[in-house]
Amino acid sequence: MTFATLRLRHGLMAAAVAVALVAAGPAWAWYLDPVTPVAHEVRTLFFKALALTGGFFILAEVLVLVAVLRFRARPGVPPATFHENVRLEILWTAIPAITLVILAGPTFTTLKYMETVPKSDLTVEVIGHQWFWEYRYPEHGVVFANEPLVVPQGKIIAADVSSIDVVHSWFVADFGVKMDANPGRVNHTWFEVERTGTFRGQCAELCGVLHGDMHIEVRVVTPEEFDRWIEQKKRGA
Ligand SMILES: [Cu+2]
Repeated sequence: MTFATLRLRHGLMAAAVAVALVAAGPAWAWYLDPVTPVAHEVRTLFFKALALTGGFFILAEVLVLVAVLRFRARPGVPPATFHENVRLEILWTAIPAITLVILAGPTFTTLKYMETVPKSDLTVEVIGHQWFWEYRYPEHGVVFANEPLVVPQGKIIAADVSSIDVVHSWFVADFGVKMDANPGRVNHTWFEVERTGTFRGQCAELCGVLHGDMHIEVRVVTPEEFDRWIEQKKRGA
């Protein structure tokens, strides 16, 4: 293979990756349209992190460019060979370190907020199986699998997440929820969805050959619709 065809091949591959990233739009829908208080918090934290650290990225890239362009060897000019500047190194270690300490504040606040399940209106049990999701409504005696989870809008839902076999992860990006489903242990999370609609997620822990089939669908309906739906389910419909 010649160098030119290799280059073409790499170019095509890069283009394919770029197209795939754009096509993966729904994967970052949470960031355009978060639907729970937690998802809003997560997005705000993301922006804070970006604002605090973005400058360092730009500064570092500019410095690299300046160094490459200014100090390289040119015909008749030897490359610069200076190195080390203790004061500069202390400075550019200390400032980012302080920034991370500052960022730790909102990060721990958000984590605490995600982890503290408020007094809930409804409890659902989410159980991972190889390779499908089972849902239980213990207050209503309703159990089913391989169907969308249905929850009322504007209510606080406590989700108890576990697994009967291997580690799975219940991940619904629009909710800001990604909770590991471990066998022999119950993890607690919560969400309060602001609007009705259908939200999709995916098992986010490689759990075997059909991992990719472990889709999640959550239907958020009005509380009245939910009451009707759960009554129907109780009757075994
Ligand atoms: Cu899984």
